[in-house]
Amino acid sequence: MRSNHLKEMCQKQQAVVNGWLTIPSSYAAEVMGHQGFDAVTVDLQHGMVGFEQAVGMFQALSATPALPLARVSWNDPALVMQLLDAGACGIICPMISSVEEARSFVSACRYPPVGTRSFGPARGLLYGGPDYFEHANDEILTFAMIETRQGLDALDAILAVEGLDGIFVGPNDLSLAMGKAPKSEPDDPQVRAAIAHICARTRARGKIPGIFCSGGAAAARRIAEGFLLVTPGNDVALLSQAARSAVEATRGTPSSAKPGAGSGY
Ligand code: 3PY
Ligand code: MG
Repeated sequence: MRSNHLKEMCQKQQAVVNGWLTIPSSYAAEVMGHQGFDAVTVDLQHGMVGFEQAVGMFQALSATPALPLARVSWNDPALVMQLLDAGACGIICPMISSVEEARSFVSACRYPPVGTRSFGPARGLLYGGPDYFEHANDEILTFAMIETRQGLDALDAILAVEGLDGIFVGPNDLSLAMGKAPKSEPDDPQVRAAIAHICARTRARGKIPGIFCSGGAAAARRIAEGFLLVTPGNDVALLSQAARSAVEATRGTPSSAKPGAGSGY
């Protein structure tokens, strides 16, 4: 099976830079996959992407050096298994709030006897290779998102779940869960402390701490803090920032861009 270089990078303490796709386009996926990212995540939760479009985006990513990951819309074993069959090399699962939810998520990603994944790795075989079955349980990465109050409280127990490879922090939802306004770069001291705590506990357990960031500079700061998988904004944020600055450079005046049109969350 195609080796999962993300695992090797994290073992060597090299941070994974992960692109993030919300635009349902195989062309956009192909372009992003060629920009130097180690991995690119197709977001089926908040992106405008459905399963059929995700398949095309994985196919496009197959032609690039970036490893395809997916964020599922929910902790739904059927969707997790379908995306793995479609060739995702790892799954990021939102809103994991308990050990039971974490166990159920990991189980959906692992073939028996370890887990409950059903057999039929259609594109897994094509993209991963003919020995996909023999290696999938070791190579597929599982990330539980910690972004609820309950998830934060159960962090240590969730980290102890066998087969869970890492934690991915959703700073917007985590802020909301702590009674603050949603921000991908939180300035609230309590939220910042919670993020530092998640990173430290995850590292202490030998697992991969990941986080969504507002952009490249923020992602570099997260790496300096100890995160090993960072997402420097999503495709919409990157596209709109580049478009806005091109308009500004052309006119030589500040852009009249619609407020909120470029955050991409
Ligand atoms: C969050 O910030 O809550 C996320 O899920 C990032 O996409
Ligand atoms: Mg979230």
